[in-house]
Amino acid sequence: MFVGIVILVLNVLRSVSADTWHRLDDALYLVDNTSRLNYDEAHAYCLTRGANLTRIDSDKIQSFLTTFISPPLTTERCFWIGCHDREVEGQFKWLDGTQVRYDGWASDQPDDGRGIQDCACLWSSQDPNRHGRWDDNTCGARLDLICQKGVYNFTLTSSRSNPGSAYVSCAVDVVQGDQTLSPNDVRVSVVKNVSSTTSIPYSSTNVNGGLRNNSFVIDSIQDDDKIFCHVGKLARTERSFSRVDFSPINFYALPGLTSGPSVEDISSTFVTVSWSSWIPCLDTGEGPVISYLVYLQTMDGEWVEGGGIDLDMGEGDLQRRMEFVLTGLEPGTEYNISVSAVREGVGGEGPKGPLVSVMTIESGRRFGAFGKGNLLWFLFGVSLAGNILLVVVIMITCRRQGKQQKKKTLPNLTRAPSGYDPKDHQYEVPGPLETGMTTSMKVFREQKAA
Ligand SMILES: [Ca+2]
Ligand SMILES: [Ca+2]
Repeated sequence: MFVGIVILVLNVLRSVSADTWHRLDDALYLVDNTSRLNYDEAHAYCLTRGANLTRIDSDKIQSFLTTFISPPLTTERCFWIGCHDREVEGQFKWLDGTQVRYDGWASDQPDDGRGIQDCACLWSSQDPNRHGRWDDNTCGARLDLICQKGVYNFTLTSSRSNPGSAYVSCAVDVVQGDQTLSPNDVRVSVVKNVSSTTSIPYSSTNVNGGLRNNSFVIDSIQDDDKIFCHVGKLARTERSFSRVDFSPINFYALPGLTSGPSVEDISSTFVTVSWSSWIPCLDTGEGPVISYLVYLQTMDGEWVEGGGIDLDMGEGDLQRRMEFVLTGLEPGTEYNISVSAVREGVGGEGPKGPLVSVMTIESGRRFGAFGKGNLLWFLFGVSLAGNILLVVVIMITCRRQGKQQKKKTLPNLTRAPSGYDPKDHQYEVPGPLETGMTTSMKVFREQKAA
């Protein structure tokens, strides 16, 4: 009998030697009966090994784990697993927050014994009703534990993108024991909501540095969609150890113009509009803006793209005025016109900016063919020519009046006294200068006259 017990003990100890991981399907398990930890310590113990206290989702896993704690010792042992009802009494959850659906409980459990049992463990017991079944226990009890982690190490990358699409890639060690991953083994799926999960075909694949690396383009992605990578057929989404979730995609904010276009010119069939280019800080969203699209809408119609401008320069192009001519319009028709800014990348068009309303000129009107803008230029030209003519007339008139004034005043020049010496300060104070004369001219004339 004593020998038998020793053999049993050796069996158990051999089967749960430290840091020996056992594989079942897409997961690895570590059964530890030497550490003797409370629930939180056991949880931390698994986390430091890149794992978690185990989920048990199926009879297959429960049976598999039971083989490592069999045959039972005469003294019962219970192994912490990853479910508890610490948040809401009676509602057991796995440590990743998902609901416990599989029922692995012993027949009289969970019983919340003495009102303080919130943490679950798996029995190794000589009681066949308990062996390989769960019990809720006191979380502070020092027990054995079972860790679990996924087989695959995932390396995820994702890039910023415009809203609506995502570009991600997922890499996994191409060799896993005796398994070599094919391109179709590394997959990305999107959870649209709890009940709808879609697997995305890879857009490119390669093996580099021992990793199978697949890239994916995901269309129609929304802010609250969850993207994850897994190996093989679509994993059950609650099996968090067998997949890895991408961080939420950091979408660019699309550029928006805060002011609308202004009308520069109107005819019966075209309208010229201009607007201030998209400017970071002043306008909304993120650049670089690579083009603008101009839209027009009749009063009872839909918005139609009227054309656009592609830029050579990006967001550094500050304070520039954009101009666009919308052609082929109906005469005498009212239109709304709006402009949107487009940033680089697929789906980069921002919302339409504020609109401006215009009415094209009715054909047959006096300046219909001439164009209101051209008429304005014509009037401006006429006005400019008139002003120039007026200036010329004024100059000629002034010059004539100046000549008559000179003729009239020349005989009245003051004659200097005889024996005039320019150095003699007793000479007569000179009169005021005439128009167009300098002091030296006046002195010369006075000397000549003397
Ligand atoms: Ca409880
Ligand atoms: Ca219990």
